[in-house]
Amino acid sequence: MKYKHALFLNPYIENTATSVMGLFPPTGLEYVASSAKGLVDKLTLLDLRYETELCDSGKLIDFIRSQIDILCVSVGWDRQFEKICELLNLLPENVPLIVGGYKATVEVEELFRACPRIDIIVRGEGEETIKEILKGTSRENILGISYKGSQGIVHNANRPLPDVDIIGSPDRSLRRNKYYMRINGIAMAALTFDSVLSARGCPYNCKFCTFNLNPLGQKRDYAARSVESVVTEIGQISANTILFSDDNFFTDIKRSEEICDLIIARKIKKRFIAQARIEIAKYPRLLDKMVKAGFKMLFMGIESPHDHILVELNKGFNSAEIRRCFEVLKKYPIYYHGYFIYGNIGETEKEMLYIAKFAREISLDSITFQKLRIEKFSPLRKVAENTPGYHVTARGELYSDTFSHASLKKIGRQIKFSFYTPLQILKIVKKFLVVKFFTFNEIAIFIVAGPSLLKSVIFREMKKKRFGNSLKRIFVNNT
Ligand code: B12
Ligand code: SF4
Repeated sequence: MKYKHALFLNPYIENTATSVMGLFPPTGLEYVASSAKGLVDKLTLLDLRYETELCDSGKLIDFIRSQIDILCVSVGWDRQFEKICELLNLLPENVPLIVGGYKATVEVEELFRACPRIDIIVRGEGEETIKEILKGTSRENILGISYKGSQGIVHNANRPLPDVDIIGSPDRSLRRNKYYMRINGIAMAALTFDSVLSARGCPYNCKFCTFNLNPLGQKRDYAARSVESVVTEIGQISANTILFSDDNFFTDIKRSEEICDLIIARKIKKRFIAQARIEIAKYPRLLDKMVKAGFKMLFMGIESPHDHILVELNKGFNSAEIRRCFEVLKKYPIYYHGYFIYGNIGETEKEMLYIAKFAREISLDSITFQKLRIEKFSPLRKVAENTPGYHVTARGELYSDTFSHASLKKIGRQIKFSFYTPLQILKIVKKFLVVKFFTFNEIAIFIVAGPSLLKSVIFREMKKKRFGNSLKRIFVNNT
């Protein structure tokens, strides 16, 4: 074997003791690590979110220096980008550093610039590419990688994508930790999480979601695994809550029904969470089966209440359709979380603030909203550049002469506080009970953890100066 001990590293560190960001395993990294089995003597998978010692960079570097001879890191998100680059640049020079992931693929050149330590960036799906790297194939002959050559960065041709059914499921025995909920530092070890990727790709073309437009990226057309393989994988999972990581689990309605049927037939008792589009409301038989199979929560990309923005984003539905769909969806005992994008080109402040009201009108249980980001290959870049007064930063953040970053942030906070009123929080609690998301024992743990959770939320908001310094003094004096 060329390498003795490979480290597969998820470099994200979550500071908060209550974090949804820590609930799910790093799916892409696990797929790649699993496909590397048998090609190195030893393989270690580290998720820094759960490593109490090795999340210290000094200790991590010592560990790498003493034990590791090839390092494979996943850079999948925009968040913590600078911090991760800093860490990568500190890593021992003599250990080859391979990086892959969504963010690394979208910004190959930027990443090489920010992290001169990186030897190879694996673009797009990495299962096959990592095998060749570990076997020691020379760089010029490995499809789907970029590396620094003598004349600058070399981008080898894209790698043809393998059939989804030949990609093995992640080997969960590689994990050093379980994924569970933590509330204010208290481990809710009974609430365990996992994710299953039942299909790759998406047939829609929303303009802010641009992986398929990246000449170095290569997003697949929708490709689904067999129903049998998906349900067998679910049956082997010990966690009680499973997220389907597909872009949209319900792209093929017939297949989604078959998965529900098989879950019911095999008497698998789990809670399922999935990402969905609103069109699912048109299929009541599927919705009935989903409820029976244990689907408790759907993450739905709504994006905007305004038709001109939905058209601009090429979302494929309008606000009247959103309302019609939610008239149906709200009859089912399912928790609905909506994603919105604000700060779009041409959007007024009044329109942005309407998100909170709209979300309540259509009966969404909770929402998250993000400022529009214009990724490198987004067709929205041209629109922004051609619209007087709009600007895009090097990091893809959109702002305008009317709405600076600061004012957009302020509007974001207004949307948040106008949606998350105390009444809405109560409604959320009620909805969790209605959909029977938690068991009786889990609810009991929440009741015990409740006061400390509330305190941590208040502190977090105070930190953001939400309540001002005076309230902070009062609260601190009384505790
Ligand atoms: C499931 C999912 C989630 C889950 C998280 C699940 C998890 N396991 O952590 C949930 C619902 C919680 C979520 C939340 C969010 N998400 Co999300 N999510 C996804 C989604 C749909 C699938 C991710 C996935 O599992 N893919 C499948 C795996 C197999 O693919 P992969 O991770 O890319 O890995 C492959 C390659 O990249 C490569 N690879 C990866 N790592 C490595 C490492 C090495 C060494 C090598 C060689 C190769 C390699 O090989 C892997 C296997 O082929 C993606 C879209 C997509 N299709 O990727 C969006 C996506 C990643 N999410 C996105 C966003 C914006 C968010 C949110 C910020 C949304 C919000 N408004 O709150 C949050 C933030 C969460 C966070 N952690 O910061 C964006 C990311 C954009 C960006 N540049 O940051 C995406 C791309 C969607 C989009 N088009 O906008 N998300
Ligand atoms: S439906 Fe979702 S995953 Fe598909 S293109 Fe639109 S935003 Fe992207």
